[in-house]
Amino acid sequence: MQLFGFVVLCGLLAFPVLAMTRHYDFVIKEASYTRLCHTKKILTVNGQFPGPTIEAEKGDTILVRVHNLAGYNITIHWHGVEQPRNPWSDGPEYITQCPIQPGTNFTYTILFSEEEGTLWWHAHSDWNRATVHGAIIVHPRRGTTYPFPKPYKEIPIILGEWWTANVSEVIEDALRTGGGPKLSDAFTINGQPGDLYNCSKSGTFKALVEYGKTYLLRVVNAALNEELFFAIAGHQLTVVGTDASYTKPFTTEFIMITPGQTMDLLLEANQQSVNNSTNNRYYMAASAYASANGVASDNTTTTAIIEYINSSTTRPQFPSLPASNDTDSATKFTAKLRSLASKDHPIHVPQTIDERIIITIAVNEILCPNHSCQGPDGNRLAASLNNISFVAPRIDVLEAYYRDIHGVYGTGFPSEPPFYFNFTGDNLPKSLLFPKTATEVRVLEYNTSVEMVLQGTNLLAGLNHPIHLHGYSFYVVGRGFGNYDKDKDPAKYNLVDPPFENTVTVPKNGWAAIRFRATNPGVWFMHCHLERHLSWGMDTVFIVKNGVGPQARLLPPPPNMPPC
Ligand SMILES: *[C@@H]1O[C@H](CO)[C@@H](O)[C@H](O)[C@H]1NC(C)=O
Ligand SMILES: *[C@@H]1O[C@H](CO)[C@@H](O)[C@H](O)[C@H]1NC(C)=O
Ligand SMILES: *[C@@H]1O[C@H](CO)[C@@H](O)[C@H](O)[C@H]1NC(C)=O
Ligand SMILES: *[C@@H]1O[C@H](CO)[C@@H](O)[C@H](O)[C@H]1NC(C)=O
Ligand SMILES: *[C@@H]1O[C@H](CO)[C@@H](O)[C@H](O)[C@H]1NC(C)=O
Ligand SMILES: *[C@@H]1O[C@H](CO)[C@@H](O)[C@H](O)[C@H]1NC(C)=O
Ligand SMILES: *[C@@H]1O[C@H](CO)[C@@H](O)[C@H](O)[C@H]1NC(C)=O
Ligand SMILES: *[C@@H]1O[C@H](CO)[C@@H](O)[C@H](O)[C@H]1NC(C)=O
Ligand SMILES: *[C@@H]1O[C@H](CO)[C@@H](O)[C@H](O)[C@H]1NC(C)=O
Ligand SMILES: *[C@@H]1O[C@H](CO)[C@@H](O)[C@H](O)[C@H]1NC(C)=O
Ligand SMILES: *[C@@H]1O[C@H](CO)[C@@H](O)[C@H](O)[C@H]1NC(C)=O
Ligand SMILES: *[C@@H]1O[C@H](CO)[C@@H](O)[C@H](O)[C@H]1NC(C)=O
Ligand SMILES: [Cu+2]
Repeated sequence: MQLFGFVVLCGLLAFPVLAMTRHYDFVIKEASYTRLCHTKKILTVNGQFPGPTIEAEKGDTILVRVHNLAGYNITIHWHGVEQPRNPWSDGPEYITQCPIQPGTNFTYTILFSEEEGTLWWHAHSDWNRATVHGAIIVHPRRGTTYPFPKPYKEIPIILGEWWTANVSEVIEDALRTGGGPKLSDAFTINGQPGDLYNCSKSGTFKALVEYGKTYLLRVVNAALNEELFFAIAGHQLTVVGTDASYTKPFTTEFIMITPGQTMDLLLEANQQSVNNSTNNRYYMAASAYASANGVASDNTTTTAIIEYINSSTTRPQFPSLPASNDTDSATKFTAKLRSLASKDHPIHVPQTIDERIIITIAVNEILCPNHSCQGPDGNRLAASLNNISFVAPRIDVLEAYYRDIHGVYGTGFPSEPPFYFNFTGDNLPKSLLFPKTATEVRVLEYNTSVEMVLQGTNLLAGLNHPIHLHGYSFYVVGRGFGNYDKDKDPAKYNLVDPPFENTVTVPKNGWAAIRFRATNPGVWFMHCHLERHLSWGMDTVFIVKNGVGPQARLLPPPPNMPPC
């Protein structure tokens, strides 16, 4: 990692805490990697897959110069970093910036504020994020510590998804034919598929642990299209954080983690039997939680190894993972997440609401001439929010907003579904399947207290959708199956210690209610973090207007924004 950090002395002597500014150089380039007996060129940062880890302390500023030496347009998103007043460095292409074109560079300014724990960065253009991603670790500010005993060591665990084919072609083919994208060939742990795949045994990721010590696993789901179950044989996991926010600790045999989410897990290395060497190696494994009925998914399992130091190398034990259709296990796990909500880590759940927004989430079809496409009914697969399939504009929404350029987007994203029906019903009429296509955003006044209900539908397929909002974390105050009931469901909300997340898992044929206060002015993308759904239009944009006073206004754009 090329890291040249320097300290900016910005406090008075009375303040022992110093904010750091660190610099990283990201060179985007192609590199050859061999996985599953097959060598191919992939897009990387600095030739590394996964890419370099960014380390910060709470409240730091990090500058990342991205120099694009590859043949692809690229942008980078700092997933879960709120970037107060600074959407200019948020990254999604044609939403907050034009892409960094081949041969050019752009320096992102990452402003950390309240985040503490694990986040990640990834490309936000095309499907390049399959290989262009890495962890972000936000340590407690100097002089403070974790709300649990300091772990002996920290181990980033990045879950990924690998195609033998060129991922750009996988999505281009899908969009051209209208059919579903080719399934991935493997999942990966820290870039490696693991022992269960051909030609992968020698590269399997291995973590050496010492008996009696506690490790902090920083788990990121960087897979494109699959939610994952993850477990370690012979060991319980203690969940202590998600999306860079601490949770009330609870122990579990497995986790379910969606693309976009992170989880911090304590692993106590308490299973070594020095007298029985067959007991000293344990697999960690991940496989899909494929929530949709009858929709094919990658059904393979990735593994890595936890090995006690000085043990012999015998065959590891295998953990038990829930079955890929086990919605019950996935739901029960997710329901256990609660904010720590302690004196040192207080929470601020909006108790009164200024603006209620209800958004339906749907997988759709778009008619094809003569039914000549490869999606269902000879049509084209699509996806929508409130029946609008989002179309990316030619120049970015932020630029158009800031410079008042008309004709780039409309402000008509509706606050509720245009049509009420049994959203989660079976055998819904085909006439509902076809969304509008448009570039519509939703404008919010500064400091609005927002409640958003995300309602899954069973239109083409009911499945879990991990919905990610840029620029904000939010409280997940409620969740349920079936249709949201505005009269009965709010009574069951958790307004005391709801989890604080940036990616919410909306249950299959169910709903989730989130709350946040719109205090971050800017242009913020919201989309499903299943990449195929993002590509099909399951996206919208929130524009949060400036408030009164300089602290409530957008920062000015940096001088070197990439042009379209
Ligand atoms: C992957 O596919 C894209 C789109 O067809 C192409 O531009 C690129 O060169 C391919 N990359 C490799 C390494 O073949
Ligand atoms: C980075 O881009 C700027 C233009 O935005 C250019 O002046 C500069 O030379 C580039 N730096 C490098 C190292 O290519
Ligand atoms: C491994 O290779 C063999 C022989 O080519 C093939 O039959 C098998 O399906 C492959 N296994 C996996 C997991 O890809
Ligand atoms: C291993 O075996 C020795 C001798 O039988 C015994 O003294 C020791 O307590 C055992 N250790 C463990 C961890 O079981
Ligand atoms: C050693 O551990 C293995 C796996 O747990 C177990 O099957 C076996 O019975 C143990 N052997 C002894 C001698 O305790
Ligand atoms: C996994 O999926 C492949 C097709 O993608 C199928 O051929 C295979 O039978 C499936 N395996 C299991 C165990 O379901
Ligand atoms: C591992 O073995 C080496 C050499 O025998 C010894 O020095 C070291 O202390 C052992 N480490 C642990 C954690 O047992
Ligand atoms: C999951 O799939 C298995 C067969 O693969 C089936 O027996 C079981 O009923 C399914 N469970 C659910 C909840 O659909
Ligand atoms: C659709 O089919 C009709 C009749 O076969 C044909 O005349 C027409 O050109 C086709 N249209 C398209 C867009 O392929
Ligand atoms: C909606 O559809 C579900 C599933 O078919 C059904 O159980 C439920 O009764 C329906 N609700 C209404 C209000 O019709
Ligand atoms: C979506 O809008 C289209 C076009 O107005 C309409 O035909 C369709 O029924 C609508 N679907 C839903 C679910 O509202
Ligand atoms: C790269 O971005 C530029 C600027 O938006 C655009 O004109 C060009 O078509 C893009 N290239 C590709 C291959 O998408
Ligand atoms: Cu989705």
